[in-house]
Amino acid sequence: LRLKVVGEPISGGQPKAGVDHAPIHLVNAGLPQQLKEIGWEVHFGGHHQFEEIETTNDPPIGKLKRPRLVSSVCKAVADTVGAHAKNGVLPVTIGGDHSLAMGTISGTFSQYPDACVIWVDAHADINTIETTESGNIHGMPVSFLLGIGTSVPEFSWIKPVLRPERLVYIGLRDLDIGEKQLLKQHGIKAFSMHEVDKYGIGQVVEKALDHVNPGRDRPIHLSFDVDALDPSVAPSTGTPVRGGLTFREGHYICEAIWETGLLIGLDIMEVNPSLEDQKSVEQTVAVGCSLIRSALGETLL
Ligand code: DIR
Ligand code: MN
Ligand code: MN
Ligand code: MN
Repeated sequence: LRLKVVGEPISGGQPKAGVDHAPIHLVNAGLPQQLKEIGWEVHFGGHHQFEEIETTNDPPIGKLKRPRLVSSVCKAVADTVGAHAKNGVLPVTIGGDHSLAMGTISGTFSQYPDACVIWVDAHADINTIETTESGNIHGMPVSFLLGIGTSVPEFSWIKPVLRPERLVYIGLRDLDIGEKQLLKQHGIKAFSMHEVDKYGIGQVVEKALDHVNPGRDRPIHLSFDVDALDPSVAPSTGTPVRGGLTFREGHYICEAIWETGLLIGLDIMEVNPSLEDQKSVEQTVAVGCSLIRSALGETLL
């Protein structure tokens, strides 16, 4: 049982400063030690350092903001995560904003091409260069991984590794019009908060796995945006949306995926320790740590 905690201090995929400080906060809160206590051999190689690309050298491409910075960081992340996967080490990536998933999923799929993705989020993060309203790339990583929308040369290193039927969402409740169309057009399965209310989280996870992983034999990459949780549970995040997952629903998803024995990649994204008061920050950082522990085998009994 070996894992590598990868701290990715990047905020260029969205406009609010501070999300780049999350990895330091989770590590300082004791995450590596907590994972050792549940039996893991933990390697923490420090926080990833990136080449800075000045804003003046990185003008928008179409609406896309900070495209060269985000692309170069994600490419480095893909190499790092891919190397860990290749060495049989489970990559646990702490963001940073969710644009990073272009890197983490490219990395794990380089080693596990038949894997599936469970994307837990209030948002679908599937905007293309055509549909994005904000131009924030953290709202777009899924489209790059699927290879939909007009391709952007700066991101041409991203292979369309993800097939629509190998992706499932849980927790959605804030989609742009264009995103709703894309989900329909590509037949992508999603369990919004409506389905969580209707079926309960146990059934939702079961149905989600039945969709992407009917034989329970495909590797699973779990990409968890903490804004999937209700803002009362995870207040310190850049784009909170009311009506989200409870503390237990969020942890249940992680526990149930661990129980499959198929987890090969884990992302915890969008904790922003610069938002809200000190108590909210501590609460959100602690939730980030406990979601990771639940996804890595911590049990209640
Ligand atoms: C919105 C918000 N759909 C966008 N996305 C967010 O900017 O594309 N993703 N907040 O996490
Ligand atoms: Mn800080
Ligand atoms: Mn989100
Ligand atoms: Mn997200």
